[in-house]
Amino acid sequence: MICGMAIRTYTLLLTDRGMDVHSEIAMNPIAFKPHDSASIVDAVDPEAAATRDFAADVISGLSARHKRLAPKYFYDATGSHLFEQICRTDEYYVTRSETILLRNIAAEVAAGIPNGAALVEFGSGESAKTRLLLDAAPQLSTYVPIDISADALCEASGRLARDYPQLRLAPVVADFTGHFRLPRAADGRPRVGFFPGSTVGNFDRDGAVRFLRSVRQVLGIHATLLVGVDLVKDPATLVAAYDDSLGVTARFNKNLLTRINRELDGDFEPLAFDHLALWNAAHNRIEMYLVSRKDQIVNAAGNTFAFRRGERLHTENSHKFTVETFARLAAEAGWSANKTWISDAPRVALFRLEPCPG
Ligand code: AVI
Repeated sequence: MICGMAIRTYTLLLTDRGMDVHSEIAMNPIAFKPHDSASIVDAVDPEAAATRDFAADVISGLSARHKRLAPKYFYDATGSHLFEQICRTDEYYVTRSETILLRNIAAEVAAGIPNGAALVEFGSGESAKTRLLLDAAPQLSTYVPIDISADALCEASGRLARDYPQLRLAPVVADFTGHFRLPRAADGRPRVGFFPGSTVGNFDRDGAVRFLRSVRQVLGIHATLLVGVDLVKDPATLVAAYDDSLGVTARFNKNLLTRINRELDGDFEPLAFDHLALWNAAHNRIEMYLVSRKDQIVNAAGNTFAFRRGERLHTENSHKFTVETFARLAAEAGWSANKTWISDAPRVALFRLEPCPG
């Protein structure tokens, strides 16, 4: 029990038989007694497993011909805090436009939510936008926030428990891009998935299709899914949103290097890299990079990496869609768009998806 409520962690365990066993463990690892002793190391210390994954990704990403790291590594405590600051910059319109849109359409969205439904949010963070739905749809019986950060879940769940005493809360600590099951609190209830913030744009196309397919599986066939999507717009607005004048996004990007230094015994000099945000028109995406200011050798995770002056480390893609391109992508994952709401400029969209029949 943490924060007065059971929060569950879902971990992928590798057994001595080389099989992936998907297991659900209590947050208090001492209470968990796996039958299979070879699983104990990961089972009792999910943090150590996460650090090992991070090290493996840093080693393979920095050894590649085109150096890259996955954007999920931005979000340590400092990175999450910097992301909240990005959302408040003048240039980063995504959060503001989506919040205004949600506020305007909340009653209409709520009208499509069945009685007693469970709201399942993927990557819930502070659950800030969720409150707009919870306020508009008192018929929701259950809220399942899923987030990789136990701290963020604890804080958000504590506040929600106070403000929505009728709502059943069933928080889940999990990487929402991985495999997990819904908690029992969602059993037998109509499910409404919620994935705001245009995070779907941070996957590559195949990754987005895979993710939406797995959401369809997790939610079941009588579900709806509300997805926030950023729309293609003029490149100047887009680039400014990812290269704000206060330099918050630059700090967010460079924090990745500070995180490697701290967690993987690295010796990156963040000041020896520049932040770069580019619009790639061919792929309809913003690309973020860290660009080496000089020839340099860097150590991290027990390995040595050479950077040439001007060499780029690719840290994020943020895809932008049209209503048609996103509907096509959703259809590939087995969802059909039954309603689309669009904000005022700078425009973002909220899609309501339903499983395609069959
Ligand atoms: C979380 N995600 C939707 C943000 C985006 O717009 O792609 C992450 C971000 N990166 C830089 N600014 C914001």
